[in-house]
Amino acid sequence: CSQPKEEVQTEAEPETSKFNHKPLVENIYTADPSAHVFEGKIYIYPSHDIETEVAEDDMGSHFDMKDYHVFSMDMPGGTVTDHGVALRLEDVPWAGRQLWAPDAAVKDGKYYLYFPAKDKNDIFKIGVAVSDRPEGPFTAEPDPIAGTFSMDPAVFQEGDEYFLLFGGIWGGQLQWYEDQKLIEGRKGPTDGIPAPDQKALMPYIAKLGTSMTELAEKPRELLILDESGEPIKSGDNNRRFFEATWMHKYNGKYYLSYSTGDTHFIAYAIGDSPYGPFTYQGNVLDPVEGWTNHHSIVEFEGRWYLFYHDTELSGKTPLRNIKMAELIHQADGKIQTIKSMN
Ligand code: FUB
Repeated sequence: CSQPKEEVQTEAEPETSKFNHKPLVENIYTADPSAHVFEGKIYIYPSHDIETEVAEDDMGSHFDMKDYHVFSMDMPGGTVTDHGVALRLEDVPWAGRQLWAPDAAVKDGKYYLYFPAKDKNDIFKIGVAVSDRPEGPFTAEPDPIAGTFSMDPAVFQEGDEYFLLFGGIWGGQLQWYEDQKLIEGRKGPTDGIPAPDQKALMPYIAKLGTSMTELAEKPRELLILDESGEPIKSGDNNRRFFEATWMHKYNGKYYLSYSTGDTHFIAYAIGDSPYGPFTYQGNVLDPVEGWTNHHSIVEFEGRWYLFYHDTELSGKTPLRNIKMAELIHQADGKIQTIKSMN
């Protein structure tokens, strides 16, 4: 007599060839993808790149974006849905220009879109807009979040605590601040950048208040150290922070990843607390086509994914397209560096 067959459950492998390193969106240009799992789906909050007459410069004036679209997909490789315009520049009372890289968070059924824009004095601030749905439309608060400065907000959630990370040099204006105060007269991309042998400028973090629309504390610097425990130096362009912070937690450790800007890496550092300090480890992503490199890292059904952008569709730095790829944490906790496919 035949034995009943023993059922073997194998974990479904995502078909990475369906999505790895392919443009996710082709109807508009998109960049700086912040991905989250909300309501069981992957939601992506990118910048919306547009054609512009504004000339390229080291302040990023050519990134002249005017609205945000939100995208979702049921699973990696699934259909990507464009949910249309989620927030417009003209509907943000305090903003003057340049809607740069956003991020989002959910708390108690309300969705919060954090976004940088230059105010009417051309100074970057971080704003927040609220919706009942992950895809928006979002309604902007009348003023930027008090105590914020510079750009590239990213939200890290741990239980019922939410942290806002932010900052970026050159076009991100972080070099114009000392002790979190804007210094009069600083104008260009390098005014205020420390000398090469001095400590580099670092990103900031602050816990969000229960309202999610205010900071609960004064922002603190996120210190990134080298292998000797010394702060990374300003002239260490391959490793120093430039912009695009992201935080994720893996195996009890906090991973701070960021763009090195003019050397075009997504680097990462590991720490034991969201406040750091963090020790530099290596690169998550090698340089991509186009000047900027900006990413997010998210877990979906037990696997980890990197969202990033390049310029495969246009060949032009200000007209980018978002992509994703599987991300592997090795047994020693290091991230396997992802090579750009273009
Ligand atoms: O998209 C505009 C800016 O370019 C972002 O805020 C930076 O991170 C860089 O990707």
